[in-house]
Amino acid sequence: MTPGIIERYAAWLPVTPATPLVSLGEGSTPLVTSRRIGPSLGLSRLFFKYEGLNPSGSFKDRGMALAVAKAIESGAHALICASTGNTSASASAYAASRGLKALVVLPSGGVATGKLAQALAYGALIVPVRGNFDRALEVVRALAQTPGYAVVNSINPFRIEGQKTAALEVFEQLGVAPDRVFLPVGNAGNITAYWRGFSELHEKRGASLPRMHGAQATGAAPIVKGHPVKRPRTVASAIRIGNPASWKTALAARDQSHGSIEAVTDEEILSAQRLLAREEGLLAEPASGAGVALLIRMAQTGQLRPDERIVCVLTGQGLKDPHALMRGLRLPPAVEPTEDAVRAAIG
Ligand code: AN7
Repeated sequence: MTPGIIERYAAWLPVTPATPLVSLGEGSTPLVTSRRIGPSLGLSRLFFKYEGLNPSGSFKDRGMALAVAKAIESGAHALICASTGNTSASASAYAASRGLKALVVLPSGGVATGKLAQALAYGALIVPVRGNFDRALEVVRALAQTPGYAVVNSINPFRIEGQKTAALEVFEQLGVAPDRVFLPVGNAGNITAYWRGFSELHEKRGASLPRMHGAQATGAAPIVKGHPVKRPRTVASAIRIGNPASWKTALAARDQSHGSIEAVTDEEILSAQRLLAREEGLLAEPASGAGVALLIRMAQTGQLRPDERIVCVLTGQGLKDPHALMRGLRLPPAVEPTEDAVRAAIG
């Protein structure tokens, strides 16, 4: 059986003999060498950490495995979360695997189709609210004290602990720490977790520290602007968040690593998403395109050295949001099933 992150990284995690080895086989995701985007930008060591290949299709599964294990250890019988989609899909999957209830509070109309379908299929109880993610998270915080409930948003410290294993894995795969890491920033748990992972590698293994570069969407860029955004807007629904829970630790990651958190436009996001698919064969969701968009901009403005080891985290699977994927694409009309008709269609 493929060991999950709790088994593989027990020595790095707050686990006890009583912690169940909750796993759907998360982690062990590929680090793919860029064959076209990197070289076209003059970068010889660009890699994509393809986190969309986790069991529920996003990076959330790492932290969820540990959060659910600790929830079970503490006697909880229900998981609750607010989500722009991926956290709810992940929580629902792990709840199903352990016979727990999953309650997911979602921004109505704000979650990509594939993620909704996942939560429904895994058997979660879905409560759409007429408000954005930030309001949904406020509601979940208010419900947090209900006996038997475990909140599995990244305000749960075990989510961050489990998530930091992505940094440990990148270190194993590269043999060294990268020089820079690019990733999208929504609620800011992931950038917090990568920075913790690399910082622990620095302390315990003498690894060097990467610069952390976070990308927010222009219409949902509270950290870049320095104040919460009341009505966050972006095509990348996963990161449509106006008041990130891990704001302070994201700033610490940025500043301690001498990195940056910057805004990219929806056009840059979709263009990067398409480029990943067409030039690399990697399908990622729009939010994941944000990190790549920032990388492209920094390369084009001469801010990166050609031989730097750069890791771009592709946080979610592209199939989750078929609507975004199909933007600007067109399925050709059907033709007769004959050689002539197909030749004519090929042109
Ligand atoms: C694909 O599912 O917040 O900065 O509720 O799904 O750690 O929040 C998802 C976030 C990036 C941002 N990429 O990560 C949720 C949720 C994808 C995501 C992010 C999310 P954080």
